[in-house]
Amino acid sequence: MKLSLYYAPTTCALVPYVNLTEAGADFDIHAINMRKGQNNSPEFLALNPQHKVPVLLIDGAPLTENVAINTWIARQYPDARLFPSAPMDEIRAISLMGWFGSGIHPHLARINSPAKFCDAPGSADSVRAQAAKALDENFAIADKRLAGREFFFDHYTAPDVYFYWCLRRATQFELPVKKFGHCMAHFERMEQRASVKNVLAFEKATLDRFAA
Ligand SMILES: N[C@@H](CCC(=O)N[C@@H](CS)C(=O)NCC(=O)O)C(=O)O
Repeated sequence: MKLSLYYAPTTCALVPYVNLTEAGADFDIHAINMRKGQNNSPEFLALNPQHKVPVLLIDGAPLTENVAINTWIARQYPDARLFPSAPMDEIRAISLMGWFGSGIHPHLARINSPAKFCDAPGSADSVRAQAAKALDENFAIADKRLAGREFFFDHYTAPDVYFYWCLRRATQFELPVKKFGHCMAHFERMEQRASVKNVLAFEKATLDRFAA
């Protein structure tokens, strides 16, 4: 089986990159330069007309959306235990990814590009403030979920890196997340994983290549 991941630095394509690595999958990477609009090229739009990464090509067939891609990876590589073993916990892991994808990620997008959500002059600060408030509420909920635990389940599973990516973006946007001690401990634990160190090194090399 041939796997190709369409990825862009700093984006949520980090999530399947890490899970494919955790699974020991053989895959290649197509790094997209979003600043140059490569996600709007005819070649990329043929794979994903929604002009978004990640896209996972499985034997040439594109699969989009983090929830689906990471569910596919977890089911394709069961030995990697990227889902918890109890069937209902597997559903809960998918539920967590749905929360991160639809309940947290869109607020991060508002912080990053407020004008895409409201283009009224002078509205950017208000869009960002509303998004920051929603993020605060969501991170507080996650903080309670992570109290006294290393990961969302009893070992590392696919949603852990999705949450890591959300918190990483919040940190990069300088949101006040340090107060969420359990989230921050999870974040630091994630950064100790070889798969995460590997993607961060790849991200840096890609950003350097794009800047050259
Ligand atoms: N719901 C999608 C969201 C993907 C997404 O928003 N990707 C962003 C990067 S984090 C993107 O490619 N944005 C480019 C654009 O919208 O043009 C998923 O979970 O995969």
